[in-house]
Amino acid sequence: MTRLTTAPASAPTAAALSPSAYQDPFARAHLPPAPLWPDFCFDLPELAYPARLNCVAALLDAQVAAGGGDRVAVIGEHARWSYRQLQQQVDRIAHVLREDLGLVSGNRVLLRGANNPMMAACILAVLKAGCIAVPTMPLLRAAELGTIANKAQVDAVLCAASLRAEIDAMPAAPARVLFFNGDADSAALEARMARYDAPFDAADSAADDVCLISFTSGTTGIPKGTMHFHRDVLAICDCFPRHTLGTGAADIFIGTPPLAFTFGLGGLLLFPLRFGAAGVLLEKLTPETLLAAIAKYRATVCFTAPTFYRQMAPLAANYDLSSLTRSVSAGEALPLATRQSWQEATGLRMIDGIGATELLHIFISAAGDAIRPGATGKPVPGYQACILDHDGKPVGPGVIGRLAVKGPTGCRYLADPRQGEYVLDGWNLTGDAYEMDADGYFYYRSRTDDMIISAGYNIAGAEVEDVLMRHPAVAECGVIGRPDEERGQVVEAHVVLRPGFAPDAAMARALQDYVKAAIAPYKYPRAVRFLDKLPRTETGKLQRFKLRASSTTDLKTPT
Ligand code: 3UK
Repeated sequence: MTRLTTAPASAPTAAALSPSAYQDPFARAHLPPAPLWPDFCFDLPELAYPARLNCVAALLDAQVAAGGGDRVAVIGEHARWSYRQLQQQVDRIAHVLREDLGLVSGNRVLLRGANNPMMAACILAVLKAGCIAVPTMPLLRAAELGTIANKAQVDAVLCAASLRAEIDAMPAAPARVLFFNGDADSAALEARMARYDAPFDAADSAADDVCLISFTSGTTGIPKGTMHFHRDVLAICDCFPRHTLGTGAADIFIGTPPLAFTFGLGGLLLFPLRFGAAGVLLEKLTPETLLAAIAKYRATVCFTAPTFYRQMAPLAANYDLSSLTRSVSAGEALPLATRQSWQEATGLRMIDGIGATELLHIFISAAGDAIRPGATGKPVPGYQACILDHDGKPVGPGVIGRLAVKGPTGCRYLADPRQGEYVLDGWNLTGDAYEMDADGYFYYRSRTDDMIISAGYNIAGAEVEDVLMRHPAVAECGVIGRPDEERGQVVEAHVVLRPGFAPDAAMARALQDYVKAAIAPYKYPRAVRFLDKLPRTETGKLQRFKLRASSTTDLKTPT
């Protein structure tokens, strides 16, 4: 294990790194100071990467060189590219970046597009050209894109034509902008690609040169840019999918998370490529169309968020899902009721996994017989985890505390003072309250700052949600602590009812009684609000701050 914190505070971060191969030193110059780095561990033999490494050469060129050029790499609604075809597209785009746009290694390229093969090729091309990808979520607006472009000092933009408006409206948009999947005008990427036939030799890059700046979907403040190295991209492939999921060349990955979210980038593109498998990249999926696509493409592995599984479960019987052998849930806590309904509907035991943008992908999970319902799982091989108390001391089984993780990947915020909040004594603190059992299984309780404290009791909203979700009238729910003069906070449930159930006082009372009968009565929601739909991010996460901020027109029943 390498402790990078041993460098004196004044030493440049680069002291712990190998020499950069980049011409543009921006990324190296904006890494956090060495004392604020997490520890990195490379205990597994498969995590020993060479000092010079371009991850796309390892993911794509290596597959073609090994004779896998004719295998299917990516599948979209209108395209099915083999590894060789994907390599050709990537090489053409890399030529355009370096020769047409005049970019040099280490420059940043903002990427914007829904999930489709061209978007995938653009991301890979940026990395192969030795530039740094800054993927952005399709729903972001001009102002947010401007903030990101400014923070990452973006040099060029590759954008899907359908998402052009917000780029045009962006404050101080970079001069170099090309559009893909649109009309053949002067700014069309494809027209320029057509001029290049020659292979593109992957740019020389250090294994610890930054290749990706992924912005967190932060709920408050300026989004944080997390910086990841070429070796990090391979490390996530060599941990969760290799050890927990068990991935082979015959696998066909499918799912909803955007490629701009590292959950999707790993699960739908990097993981399949690492194993010579295929990734299905589809835009605007709904529970129905995802089920239909699993059947159509004979997908074997599905990646999506818990709420999607909850919505798919009752519809699953209408589709041929016989190809599917693994389903992965991440992004937020998996309610037991969702695990059960999905298993009843499909026979599949859900692989829950917690990941984070700061750590790039999943670091605690369990599959097959190792699954313990209610627990997220154990540290994925390559990672270590423990629970820390307020003072940063490890606590034993049965005590709720702060989840702390380390492994081959970890938090490096781009020029951000919040680095010091995420890293403590070499551990990455994800901001989650977790508990461990005597067998080393990790149980999610809440976000650290979402723990509800009511009349002196600690109440985890997720536990109350778990119970409510079992009630036949409840489609979805979110439980928060709401300020209360007498109790500090009271438990408040925001509930979306299934069709045919009335949002009235009798229903609120029925739900309260249901909770009281299932878990300790002090946890029951003293306030119940009915909504048509819950506020969620583009990544499927419940926006609790919106529930907290929402109006006070409650349907409150007497306590
Ligand atoms: C929460 C979970 C309980 C948790 C992500 C897989 O979600 C991802 O990254 P984000 O940066 O959010 C991280 C936070 O989300 N969370 C994620 N998964 C779970 N909570 N159970 C889970 N299974 O609060 C965590 O700190 O958006 C997930 C892969 C890559 C990712 N970036």
